[in-house]
Amino acid sequence: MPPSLTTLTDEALLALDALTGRATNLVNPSIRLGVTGLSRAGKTVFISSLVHNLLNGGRLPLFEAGRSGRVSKIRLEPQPDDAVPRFQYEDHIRALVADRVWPDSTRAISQLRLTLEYESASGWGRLFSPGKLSIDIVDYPGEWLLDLPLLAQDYRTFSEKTVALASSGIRAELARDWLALSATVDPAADASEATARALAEAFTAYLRACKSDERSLSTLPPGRFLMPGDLEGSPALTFAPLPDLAKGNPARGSLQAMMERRYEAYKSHVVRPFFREHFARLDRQIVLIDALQAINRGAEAVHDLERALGDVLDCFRAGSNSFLSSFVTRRIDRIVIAATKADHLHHESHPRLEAVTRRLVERAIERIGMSGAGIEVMALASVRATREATVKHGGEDLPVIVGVPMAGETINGETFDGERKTAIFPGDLPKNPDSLFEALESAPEGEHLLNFVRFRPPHIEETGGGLKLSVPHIRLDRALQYLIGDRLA
Ligand SMILES: Nc1nc2c(ncn2[C@@H]2O[C@H](COP(=O)(O)OP(=O)(O)OP(=O)(O)O)[C@@H](O)[C@H]2O)c(=O)[nH]1
Ligand SMILES: [Mg+2]
Repeated sequence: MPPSLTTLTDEALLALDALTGRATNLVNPSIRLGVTGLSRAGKTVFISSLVHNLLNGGRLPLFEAGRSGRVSKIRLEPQPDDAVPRFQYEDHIRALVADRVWPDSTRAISQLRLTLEYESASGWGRLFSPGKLSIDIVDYPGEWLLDLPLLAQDYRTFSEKTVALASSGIRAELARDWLALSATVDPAADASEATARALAEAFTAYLRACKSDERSLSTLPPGRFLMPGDLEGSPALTFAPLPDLAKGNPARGSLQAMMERRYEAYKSHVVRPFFREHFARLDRQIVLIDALQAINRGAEAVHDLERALGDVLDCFRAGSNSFLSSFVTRRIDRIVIAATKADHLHHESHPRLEAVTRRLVERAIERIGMSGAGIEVMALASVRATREATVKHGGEDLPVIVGVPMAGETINGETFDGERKTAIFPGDLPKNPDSLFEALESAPEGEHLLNFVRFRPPHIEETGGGLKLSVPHIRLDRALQYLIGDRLA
């Protein structure tokens, strides 16, 4: 008997999907661009600015097809997936350009299709090329990304890893209440909804504390605990890792059995569909990294960022037969790894920011067998909120950045109102990125390497006709050229 659809494996479903995808691709060529990044890395801002610059003739000199005038038309089109909400591009741009506020944290997945009509560069290409390329871009809450590594972990492994991490360094203190509560429960005791809930709540509080601005830690799975979407309160979210699990299978009806079942439900109902419907179908990836925030919080946050990125990049590992890798690595042939928010530093410091970023991901890239080929590392700003200047200080020229700090931001005890412009000497990154990974025992609490404040989105000038110019950026065009330039050749 042929297998019914419901018994088809994930792999088979993906293969089917790839086949139909390929067929429609002949008629209407498209690229699925994954904008990947942990929460607050800058995904939503990146997509908004990229689309705005493309639609409004922004300054994109390194985007070859655009510069040479081969792109004749760019427009938004209805997206291919009817069941996915549309990326609210117009709302995000209105907030950024008219109100000069940043978009909120993303709470659900969304999608946008951008279609370019172009003329191929070569005469040969013009003859055969359809001259049309659609780019499908997906946005989602960054927290969800950290769920991917869970697909390869059973409940026992998840519990061991999570508890070990929670007992180390700065986390031990943040996890104290949750771990103390965990120590009072017996995994072999009868399952109880009240206990499961109390543990899930204490565990979530621990994750939230790790994520807080003062800590800025990155390794925080499961992602829906912090960003539940429509799953809030469901059993699939009412579980927690348990310490010191006895060997062997849990007894039926025990707390451990209940936790295990819910963890598996979380994987199959939440993580797997997200992975299958979004991740496994990507052609190109840009991984955005907020390295500056972690650097400013110190070595522990930097290590944690490295770990989280490593866990995520491992999901692209080539060559192994795991469900995770088999379909992803076959298709993704180009990855841009970009440190975002580079407008917080003077451009003289950008090479160092790139060096730190390379250092953050180099081990993971080696592990997944992609070192050398197909990976581009850069520092960019999707939206440039600052300008550069120099000020004389003690006979020396100091490179500074000028911008409007957001209301409530403070520097040296001075609080800003969100209206006033100020010049800031941001400081510099060390020559050797390794030093950022070494705990500076002597650094006093609260002392930061960089002068780092959040700036308001920039004021965008109007041209004569009352038309707003496009959003200023740093190296958005370089990223764009690397990601899709070859498809417009
Ligand atoms: N100065 C500056 N700030 C930026 C830039 N990109 C992002 N930011 C800041 O980073 C914050 C987060 O950006 P988002 O695009 O919302 O991040 P995200 O990755 O979509 O985050 P989640 O939706 O929570 O996963 C913004 O609110 C801005 O404060 C940039 O290019 N320049
Ligand atoms: Mg977002």
